Amino acid sequence: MSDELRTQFEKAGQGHVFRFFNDLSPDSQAQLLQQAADIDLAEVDELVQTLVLTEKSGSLNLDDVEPAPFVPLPKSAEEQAKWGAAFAKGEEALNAGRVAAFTVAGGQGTRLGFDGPKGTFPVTPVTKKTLFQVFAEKILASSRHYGKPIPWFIMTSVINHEATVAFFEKHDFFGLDPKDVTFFSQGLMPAVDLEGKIILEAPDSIALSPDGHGGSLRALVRNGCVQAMKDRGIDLVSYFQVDNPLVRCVDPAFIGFHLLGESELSSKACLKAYAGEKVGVFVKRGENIEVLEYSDMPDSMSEATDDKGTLLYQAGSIAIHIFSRDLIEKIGEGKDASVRLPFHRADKKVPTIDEAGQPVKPETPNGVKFETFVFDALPFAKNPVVIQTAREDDFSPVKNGEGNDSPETSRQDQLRQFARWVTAAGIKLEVDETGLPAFDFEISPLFADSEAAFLARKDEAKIEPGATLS
Ligand code: UD2
Repeated sequence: MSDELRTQFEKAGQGHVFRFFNDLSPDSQAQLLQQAADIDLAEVDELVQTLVLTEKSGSLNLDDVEPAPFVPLPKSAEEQAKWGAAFAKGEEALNAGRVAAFTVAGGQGTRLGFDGPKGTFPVTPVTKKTLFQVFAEKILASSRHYGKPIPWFIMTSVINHEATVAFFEKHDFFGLDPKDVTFFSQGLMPAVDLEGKIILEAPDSIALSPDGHGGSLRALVRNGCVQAMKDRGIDLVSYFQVDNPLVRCVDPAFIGFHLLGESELSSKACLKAYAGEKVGVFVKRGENIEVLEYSDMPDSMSEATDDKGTLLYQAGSIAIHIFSRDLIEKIGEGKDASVRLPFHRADKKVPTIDEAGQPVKPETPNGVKFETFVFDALPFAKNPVVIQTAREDDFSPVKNGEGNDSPETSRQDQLRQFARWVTAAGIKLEVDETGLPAFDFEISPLFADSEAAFLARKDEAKIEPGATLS
C-alpha cells in the first residue's frame, strides 16, 4: 500500500511529500503514510487549480447583490402575535424531543491567545464558569423545562479533541447525561505552498489544519451523528459557535420560525453595531439568500446608508442557525456534486521545513489553507428564513484578548442581561447609563435562563454583591 500511495502522490505532482521517507523510523513512516492516505488528491488538485494557480479574479462580482429580507423583532400587535405563534410552534418541537444542540469548537482560538480548547475559557462574572459549562447548563435547563433530553453534539478537531473530552469527564459533564453528549473531530485539509505543493511541517508530517466549520456537515455524517439523530427522532439541529456565552442554545421562537417557514436552514441576524464590525452580512443574490463574509465586502458597501443614515447592509450574521437534519445529510454525504460547499482560500504563515529538513518559521504568508463555511449551505436550503434577534439577548462573543468582543465586554454584557431581568422583576438595582449594575453577581441558567424564567422565581432571588443564583 505504501508504494501505491507514493505513486499516486507522484502522479499528482505531490511526490515531494515522501522526500525524507527512506530516512524515517518505521513509526514515522507509518504516520506519514496515514496522513497521506487521508488526503483526497483529486480534491486538492481541483483546489490548487481553481484557488491557488488561477489568478485571483479581483473583487467578487457584487452587482446583483441586495440586502436580504429578515423577520424584524416584534413591535406591532400583529408582529407580537406572529412571534407568539412561532414560540408555541418551537415549544411543540422541544416537547416532542425533536431538537439537538450543536456547537462547533474545532477552531484554534489564536486571537484570544488562550492555550487550550476555547470552550474551557472562563467567562462568567463571579464564578468564572467556562463557555462549555454555560452551554451545558443552558441545555440542561431547557431539557428539564421540556421534559426531554436535548442531545448535544460538539465538534472538535485534532488540535483539541482529547483535551475537550477530558475536560467534560473531569467535570462530570456538568450534570448532563454523558449519553446525551457526543464529541467528534472534524476533517483536516493539507496546506499547500503558493505553487500548489503540499507543505511538510516536519520530515514525517504534512501541514494539516481543520477544514473550516463548513466541515461540520460532512463530519456529522461521517461520524454517525446524523444516523444517531434519526434513531432518536431528532430532525432539528440548533447550531452555534463556541465563543458566545449569551447564545440561547435552543430558542423556541427561532425553531418555530424555521418550522412555520418550512425552512431547511434558518439564521439569526443582529443589526451591525458599526459599519466595520467583523461579521458576515445576509444578502440576497437573485433568488438566493447568502452570507457575504466581512472580508469580501468592500468598505463602500459596508458603510452605505439610506437617507436616514441607517446601514443598508445591516443584518449581521452571528453564526446561529437551525438546520434541518435532511439538509445536513444531503450536503454532508457529498454524493451530489451540485450541493457541495465551496472551499475558501486563506493565505497563512505555515511553519515548514527546508531542503535539509530543518524547521522554518515564515515571516510572511507562504501557504494556503482551505476551509469551507457553514453559511455557504444557505443557497442549497429550501425557504431559508432569517430572523432578527436583540444583540443583548444572543450575542457577545469572546474573540480577542482585549477591546471589542473580549472577555471584558462579554462579562459586562452578561451582567447587563442579569440586571435587566432583575429590574424587570421590580427588584431595585443600581445600574449605570449602559445598564451595567453597580456590583457583580451571577444568575446560573439552572436558576433562570430567560427573563420569563427569572420572573417566575423572583421571590427566591437575593441580589447582593457577589451573589450567585443557582
Ligand atoms: C465568524 C463568521 C462571521 C460572524 C462571526 C460571529 C466565519 C468565516 N465568519 O467569524 O461572519 O458570523 O463568526 O461571531 O465563520 N471553527 C471550527 N472549525 C474550523 C474553524 C472554525 O469548529 O475549522 C469554529 C470555531 O471554533 C468557532 C467558529 O467556528 O466556534 C468561528 O470561527 P472563527 O472564530 O474563525 O470565526 P470569526 O470570528 O472570524
